[in-house]
Amino acid sequence: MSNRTFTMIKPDATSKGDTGAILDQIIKAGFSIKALKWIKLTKEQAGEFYAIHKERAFYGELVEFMSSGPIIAAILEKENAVADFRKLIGATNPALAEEGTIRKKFAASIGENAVHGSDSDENAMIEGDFFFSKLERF
Ligand code: 3AN
Repeated sequence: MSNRTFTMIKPDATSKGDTGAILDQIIKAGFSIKALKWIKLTKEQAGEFYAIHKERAFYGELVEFMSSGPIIAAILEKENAVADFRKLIGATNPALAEEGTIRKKFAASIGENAVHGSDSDENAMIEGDFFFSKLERF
């Protein structure tokens, strides 16, 4: 089991000024930041990142949204990082997310749901590599 996961704070949250509060909740939950950047994806880059969802009905909407404003991308470290972070952010649909989770507090809809969290150790590695070079992480 790896102790790292990858996250993005999405354009809905960065535009509402929730970035600081979300990072604070992540750090207070015991995650340490091993890489971090503030970046705006092009449509092509967002499309490549979410290529796994290409066939889904929401793909176009997702790519538009994720390239609509700046995001924070980060690699996080903690024991059992992938599962613990998914628990911290809550269900994909914020209406179904548990009380106190990041999506429950900061997300408005299933499409614009404030944060991303990797769903496996393998994807955490792939997604971290998408954003960060060796020099940008420790
Ligand atoms: P999660 O981010 O919880 O792992 P996935 O991997 O099923 O969820 O979906 C990736 C992203 O696609 C979600 N974070 C959300 O932004 C978007 N998405 C998922 N389902 C829908 C949907 N039914 N309608 C619009 N966007 C969706």
